[in-house]
Order: sequence, then C-alpha cells, then structure tokens
Amino acid sequence: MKTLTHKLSTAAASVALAIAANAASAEKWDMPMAYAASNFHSEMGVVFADKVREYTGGEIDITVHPGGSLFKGGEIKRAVQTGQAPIGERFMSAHANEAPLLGWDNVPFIATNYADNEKLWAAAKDKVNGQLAEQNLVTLYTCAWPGQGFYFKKPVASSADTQGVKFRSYNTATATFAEELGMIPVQVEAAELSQALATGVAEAFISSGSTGYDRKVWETLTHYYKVNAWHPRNYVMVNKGVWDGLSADMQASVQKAADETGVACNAKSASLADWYFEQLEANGMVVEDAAPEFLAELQKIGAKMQSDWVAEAGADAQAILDAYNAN
Ligand code: PCA
Repeated sequence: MKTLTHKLSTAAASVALAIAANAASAEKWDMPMAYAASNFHSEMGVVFADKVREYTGGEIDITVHPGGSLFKGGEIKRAVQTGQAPIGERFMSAHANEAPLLGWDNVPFIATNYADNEKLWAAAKDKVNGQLAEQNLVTLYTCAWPGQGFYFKKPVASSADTQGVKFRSYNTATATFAEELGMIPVQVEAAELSQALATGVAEAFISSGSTGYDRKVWETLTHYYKVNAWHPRNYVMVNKGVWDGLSADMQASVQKAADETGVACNAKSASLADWYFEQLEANGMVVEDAAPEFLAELQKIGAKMQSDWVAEAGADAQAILDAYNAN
C-alpha cells in the first residue's frame, strides 16, 4: 500500500515533468536592446516580453538584455539578421548608411511632433518594412523618441558659436548636420555617451531630453536647445526565418503583443518628453528654445538634407513624402 508521502512525491514528480515538458517546448528568445535599462524603450521591451508570454501561453519566453549588454547597439541588427539573436531592438536611422530609406524619420523639420511623426510612419511603413524584409528582418513595432535638440557646454545663439566643436553623432544624418554647422562629428553609442563627454571626446550632441537624462549629461554640459528637428524611432525586429517558423497562431499572438506595446510605448514617450526637460533643469541645466537665428540656420540645413535624402533614397523616399504631404 502506498504511503501518503509516496503519493505526494509521485504527484510532485508528475507536476515537475509537466513543467519540464512545457519548458522544453517553450522557445527561449534573448532580446538585445541598445538603451539604458531604465529608459522607456527598454521598460516597454519588458512589457512586450510579458505580453508575449501571456498571449502565447508561455510558449515564447523572451529575456530582455538592455544597455547593449548582450550585443552592442551597433551590432544588434546584424545579430538578428544572421540569427545569432532571434529578436532585438535598435535605432532605425542608424542603418541609413546601408539603406538610405531607413533614414525616413531623421530628415530635419518634416515631422516635428508626435502626431506628424505617426503620420509620417503611416506613409513610410510599407516601404520601410519591405526594405527590412529584404534584409531578413520582420518589424514587430516601432517607438518614437521625444523631439531632438542640441546639448552644449556653453550658450549657443548661432553657428558662429558651433565652429570646431566636437560633436557626438548617432548616425550619418547627425554627422552631416554637425558638419554643416562647422562641428567635428564622432559617432558614439548612447551607452558610451557619458564617458565620451567626460573624457572630452565629445562636447556637444543632438538628442532627446531622454538620453540627456539617462546619461546624466549635466555632469559635463550646461545648455539644451529645444528644436524638435525630428522624432527618430527604435524598432523591434525579429529574424525572418525564426518568424516564418512560427505557426500562424503564434505569429498573431506575438503581433498582438507588439501592436499593443507600440501604442503604449509611443504614448509613454509623449508623456515623458517634458518631464525629461524638468529633470535637466532640476540638475542645473538651462533648457530653452533655440534662438531664432540658430533655428533659421538649422532649417536651411534641414532643407538641404531633405533634398539630399530624396536624391540618395530615390523614388520610394519621394513617394513617402508625397503620401505624407497629401494627408
Ligand atoms: N536618443 C538616442 C537616439 C535618439 C535619442 O533621443 C541617442 O541619443 O542615441
């Protein structure tokens, strides 16, 4: 006759077996992300992972690795394309050097608020996703950064004040912008930004209040000039082979999680934009609108960058702008 203990341990063993079987069938996905763990993009990555677990009944189990800890920002896209990581997140316009169309969200002064950025994405989405599909990537969701403005360590009223300044760029467009202002660009990942500023490798950059806050740039810099030149987007991408290997049901569950997270992430970005400026000010920085003379210079450079982008990215770029302007 079986003892109670024996019965209990048999029950425990079968539960353990069931869990093991489930775990064996669950897909474990490591998801490298480029920005700080406390950044809203990364926090939303965790929300996405939780939703995916829920909607797939635990069959896809995503572990988020923020801050470039698994793959550095600049390596994430290649890692996902080649299947070293099944899924990952990166700054889309960082890839405009390989495919100019991917700089759609980094053309100055086209979409200077969230609503227009959403409209621009609606116009760009199919073409951009088509381009990424050619690179073995499926886009799950995209999320906008707050508007981009300039950080300096002195007051700047026009390009007379920017000559020779060492400028941290994050892609080809920001490097061009800097050069047009007489600055010297050096490309640095957000994860290495504080160090680049502390060591004098860079002394200015363009970004959102978000990255200035994440990187505590008030330790080295003094001024932020609001420009809202553009709202660049991060995107969460999955390897196309991995995606095609999922059942239609699983794809739908993951896409549902992605759609919901994309909406929530953009809303969170918008709700934090002014809060970041308050934090910069609370830490001693001067935060103001760019002076009219400086802004006029930036707009002139922006117009040139827009025609350069269309020349480089071709008919698809023009079609995106036409669709955007038609709405
Ligand atoms: N922060 C990122 C990209 C855009 C932004 O606001 C960065 O500075 O790298």
